[in-house]
Amino acid sequence: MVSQQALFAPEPVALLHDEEGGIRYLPESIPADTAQAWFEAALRNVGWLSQQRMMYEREVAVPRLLATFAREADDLPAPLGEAFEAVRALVGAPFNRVGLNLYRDGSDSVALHSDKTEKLVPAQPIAIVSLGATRRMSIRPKAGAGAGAGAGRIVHVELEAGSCLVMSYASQFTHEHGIPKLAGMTEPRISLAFRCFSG
Ligand SMILES: O=C(O)CCC(=O)C(=O)O
Repeated sequence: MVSQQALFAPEPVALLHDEEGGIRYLPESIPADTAQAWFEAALRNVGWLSQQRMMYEREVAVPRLLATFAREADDLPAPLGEAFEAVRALVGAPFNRVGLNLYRDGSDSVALHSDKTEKLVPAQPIAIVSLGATRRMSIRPKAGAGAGAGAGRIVHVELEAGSCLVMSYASQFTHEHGIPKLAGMTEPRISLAFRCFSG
């Protein structure tokens, strides 16, 4: 018998097509109570770092807090062990690294960028799980990038708690993604960005 939940499970949304699965938004991939428990545990257990970067010859703080862990790390804090297994099973990729972002409020952000591919395993996707407050992601074609369905358009997607955004390795060469600042947002959001590192 099909459960009520399965009947009403929201459908994945294809935001971009390419030969490696493009960019897909999978709403409600993690049950709401689990997503909330992961959010609280990550907020509490992760050693969040504030990083500096150079901008116009001045050191400025990166506008969000960061952390990164290898799957095999001895000091993997909860809920990352459970999250690795769940997202590996959900997406079917051998993720071995997770980068965490904590957006404390709407003045935290990440500028449009594509992920550095030098250390990634080619053809393996990147999966971003959202926890806490909903924030908008913008996805923009790179100048001069080849055609594909959706080429030329900026796409915005509201990343809700429990969702998983899956981006192909190939899309890092054609598109940029970012989380713009959001006036009036006072609630925090955490993203878990799972990647497959080589070596
Ligand atoms: O927080 C997000 O959803 C995006 C994170 C991101 O772009 C990154 O970690 O490279």
